[in-house]
Amino acid sequence: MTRMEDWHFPAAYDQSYLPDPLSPYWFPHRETMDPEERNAAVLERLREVMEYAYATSPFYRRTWDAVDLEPADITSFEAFEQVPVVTKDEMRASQHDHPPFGDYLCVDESEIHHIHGTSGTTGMPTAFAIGRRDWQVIADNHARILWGMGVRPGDTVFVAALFSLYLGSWGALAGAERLHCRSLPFGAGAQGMTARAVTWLARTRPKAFYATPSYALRLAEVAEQEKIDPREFGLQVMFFSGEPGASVPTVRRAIEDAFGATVIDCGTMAEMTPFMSASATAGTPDGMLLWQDIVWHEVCDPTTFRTVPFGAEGTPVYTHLERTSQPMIRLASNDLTRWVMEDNPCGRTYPKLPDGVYGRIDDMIHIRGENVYPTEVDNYLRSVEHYGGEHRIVVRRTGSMDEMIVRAECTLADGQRAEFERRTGAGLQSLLGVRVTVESVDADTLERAEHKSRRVVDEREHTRR
Ligand code: 8LH
Repeated sequence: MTRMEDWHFPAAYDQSYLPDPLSPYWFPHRETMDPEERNAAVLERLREVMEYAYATSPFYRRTWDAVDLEPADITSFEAFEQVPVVTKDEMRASQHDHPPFGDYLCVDESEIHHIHGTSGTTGMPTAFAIGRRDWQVIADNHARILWGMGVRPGDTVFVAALFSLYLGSWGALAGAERLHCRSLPFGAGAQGMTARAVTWLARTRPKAFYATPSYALRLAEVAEQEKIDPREFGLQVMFFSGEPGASVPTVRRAIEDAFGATVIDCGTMAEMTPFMSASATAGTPDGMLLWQDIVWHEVCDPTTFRTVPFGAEGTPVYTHLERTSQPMIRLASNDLTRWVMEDNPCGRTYPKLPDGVYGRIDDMIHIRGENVYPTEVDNYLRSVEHYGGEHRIVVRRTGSMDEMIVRAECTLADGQRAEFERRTGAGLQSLLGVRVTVESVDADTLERAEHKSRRVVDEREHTRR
């Protein structure tokens, strides 16, 4: 086996390295090598990461001792699939008992360089502690993936996401800085900021842009209100994470049409930073490639947590290969996706999620025996003429029946909407297999997301969190 570029644990990258400017790859060998050879190296690495975690974390030692498992047992991927998954509840419990970072921190507290966290709107927030060396490695990983998207030193990268506890914006920024880009950490979320983003985008004409997909659509609306065509920003690469959208066909098309840029989907979970380890590339812009030498991505049956074959649907389970602070070993995502292994036009030999991540298992609506993904409703509405760009899905119980109401913005005048409602309801019913009542509301009246969208209002108390 030729030596994989800079492949060791703990990881440390040459901070002065930049690839050959003509190469589409940051690490040509690691990215295009025989996947079987890569898997063999990853298996050894998994054992190494587990040995490290076993030695430095009471959390992992406790969990694995309870099932009689030792890192040395991991001699095959079948053995690795039996490692118990880590759940968010377990992390919360560990942080409750060992505040503030839990007993899976694995580095000395003096090593911590950044602290981030969940917003904590639905319970105790989780704290993410990232070590100084890990932050550099994350920056290297993200720079490498940005390179794969076609971003180059000297390009301006506009980051239009919350700079707060949210790791998305900071992770994108760290990668752009390491890539020697001109970083524009614009942020998002403050009063009047979207209109100011329009001005700054028109003035600075960045090459690359990062946000959530919902926010890009909002920005396009605000630009139009300001009488500026978003194509005038001259953006070439728009990369997104945080929620489904960039792989939802009509959402993706709406962003591409509005801005005239290539849309790239990426993102796993904040805990999994370098979260861009699932990402499309300039040469394979659809879906997301799983950069298996940065994070080991499995797609698993959501009850047994064994991997499903390529072609099948399952839930992503993630393992860090390069983190030493709070390394995640088989973190259960609770998301849904499908994976395939095929030849990628960009030449990278990674598996792919052709439809991205469609949503969270706990966001799926169970109604009258059918499972409805909120993204299916979004995808459909964006193909309907006179749709105003925003909606809510309300599920309620009347008597013994569950009913689904889609409150959709409509650009038609009040008196002309009956046909829109009837046609849209019929279309949704034939797509989803459940009866849907569409109620139209005026365009631009439902609140837009500045971060991640929350469009489902489930009024039944028995099935939801
Ligand atoms: C996604 C996607 C995507 C995330 N397609 N669903 O942005 C990446 C990191 C920083 C992030 O958002 O982390 P956070 O806040 O922990 O949320 C993770 C969840 O967000 C993840 O489990 C998914 O449900 C969703 N998500 N990126 C679809 N590209």
